[in-house]
Amino acid sequence: GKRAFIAGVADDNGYGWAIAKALAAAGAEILVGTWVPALNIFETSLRRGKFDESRRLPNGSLMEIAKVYPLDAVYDTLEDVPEDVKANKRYAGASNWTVKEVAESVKNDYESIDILVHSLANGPEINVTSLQCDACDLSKGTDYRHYQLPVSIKLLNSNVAGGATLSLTYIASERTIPGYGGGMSSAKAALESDTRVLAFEAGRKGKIRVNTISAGPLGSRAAKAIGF
Ligand code: ZID
Repeated sequence: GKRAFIAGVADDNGYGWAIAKALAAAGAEILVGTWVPALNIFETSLRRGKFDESRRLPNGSLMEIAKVYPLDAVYDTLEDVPEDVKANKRYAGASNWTVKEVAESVKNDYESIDILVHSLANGPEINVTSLQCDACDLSKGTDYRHYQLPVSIKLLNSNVAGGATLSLTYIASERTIPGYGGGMSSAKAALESDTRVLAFEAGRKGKIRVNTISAGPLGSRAAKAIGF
């Protein structure tokens, strides 16, 4: 069977969870990357059976998650992590959660993966409308853009050969969608551009497919955080 790593699963409401289920139903082994501050509650909820209902697959069995990796895709390596984040109780309790370290951990644990899904969205701190953003703080948009794709590339380099990667995009990349500002529309434009270039490069180098899906609306945590 195939092995899939899905980055961006911290509850059972988002695309990451739904994609994990679809892959599990198709027989894949499931690994997930969970945002560090959300790790505890996600693992506790899993353990206590809070997701059992939504873990159910079409054949009646429950989706198994082989391993949950803490991940903060903002940081490539430990050297990139500011002291206050390192010292933060929620981060200090976990280890090896930068992009490079997660890629290494996955490689150590499983040698390789076949499918990489990038289902990361805005953290709770990014909650700006275009208007607010024009008036003040474009840097938040820049932060957002920063972690749209690097995680994919790193995990891909070290782990996938002849595999497939998938991310989620939105039509606001090419048309103005009121409220989808703060760097989010530009992040999606960059994601789509990177997808095209990576599809070419990775396809030639390793027969790796690189795709992004323009998703329909889903009442996820991220969508609610930006008022969608
Ligand atoms: P989600 O909150 O379930 O997933 C995002 C995950 O990212 C969460 O688990 C976070 O904990 C995690 N995360 C945040 N920051 C970090 C970090 N630094 N490191 C690691 N993990 C982190 O939301 P989702 O399922 O909506 O988002 C998944 C992807 O789908 C994102 O790329 C979205 O942009 C994309 N997407 C979602 C929607 C939607 O409706 N939910 C749409 C299009 C694309 C969309 O907005 N009409 C109107 C709106 C839309 C479509 C059509």
